[in-house]
Amino acid sequence: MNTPQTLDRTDAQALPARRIVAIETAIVDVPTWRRHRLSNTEISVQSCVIVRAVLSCGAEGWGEAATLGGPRWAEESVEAIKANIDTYIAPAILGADALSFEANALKMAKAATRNASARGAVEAALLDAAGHSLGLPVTAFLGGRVREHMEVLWALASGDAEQEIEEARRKLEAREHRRFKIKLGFHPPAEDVARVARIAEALPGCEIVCDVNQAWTEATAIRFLPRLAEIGVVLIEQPLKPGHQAATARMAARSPIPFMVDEAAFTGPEIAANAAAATGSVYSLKLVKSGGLLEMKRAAAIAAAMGMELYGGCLLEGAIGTAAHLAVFASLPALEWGCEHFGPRIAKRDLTHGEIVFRDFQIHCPTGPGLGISIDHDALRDVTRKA
Ligand code: MUC
Ligand code: MG
Repeated sequence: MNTPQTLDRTDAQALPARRIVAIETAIVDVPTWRRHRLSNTEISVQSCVIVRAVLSCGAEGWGEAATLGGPRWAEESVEAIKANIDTYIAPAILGADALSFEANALKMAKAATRNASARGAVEAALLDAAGHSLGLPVTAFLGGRVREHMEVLWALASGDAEQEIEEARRKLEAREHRRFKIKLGFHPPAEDVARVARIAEALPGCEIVCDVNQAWTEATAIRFLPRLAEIGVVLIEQPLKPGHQAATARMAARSPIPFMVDEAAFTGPEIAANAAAATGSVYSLKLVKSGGLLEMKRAAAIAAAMGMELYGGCLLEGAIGTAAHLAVFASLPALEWGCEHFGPRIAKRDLTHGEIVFRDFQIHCPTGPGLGISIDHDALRDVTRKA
């Protein structure tokens, strides 16, 4: 970890128990077990920013800001995230009471507009530290647990149907995953749909979700949605570009398969606008969109109030970022679609000591104080990008 933003000793000692005395950041590059392709980006190394928060009582907490192959899935890159935390977000909350979650979130939002991935990672580290300082799980700050585990989906994204079938069968045999998301949009639509048909035929009884990552037009959707319905696909994610709201609503209205809103809605008002425009009936929750755990809980409430079902989304976070998402997902009154936090399993290194368990097609929420994870400092050192 480097370039810590800190308060000097005398000030720190004079402070009441849980003041924020340091926010440290490091860029990590973690190789993945295989190439992961999306319509607009791909990775073989997952780069994130790891945040460490330190309180005046000595408690520390951890957070993770994910991207996907640079500023492509969204506008943030790890280089920008680190710079914005070090230069703007950390100085805005140093010295503040770590338990003033909402006030700290307001200070961070004022210090950096949008920058949701950066702010979300800092808030996760603060809640983790606060939990450790009080001996409480972060879910205690989020209304408590409603569920101990949830269905977890795996994403197939090499583009080679035979490889994806073999990979899915391994996950099935290991009783880790039985619901699969197929990433589309990097092959011509007809080829993509044929690939989905091949995979669905080879995995009878498995639920198939398709994520197009904005790659289709209305005309393409008109042509290929009926075939995806025939194949038995259960959910279509972000088929059209976020700005094409009317076209998406027309497609959602004629589709027998529900649409899921992903990149089209980051903030509460964007969720409400998409729901009102009927662009989808399921919403994908992500920290890189909400910019905070409390804000993600609010996003869930807004989507649910508008009649949308909820899906626990990810950006291939490792165990630290996954633990932050699970704390919110465990506390939601409803989470109809479970989650897709397979990130810790596609990464070749785990930066924690494996507190997140995948068993019987479920991901089990860690139970310890804070986010319930502990850092493997050797692994962290090995993957930390050298200055
Ligand atoms: C996305 O668009 O949902 C999540 C899983 C995956 O394969 O890609 C990410 C982002
Ligand atoms: Mg998506």
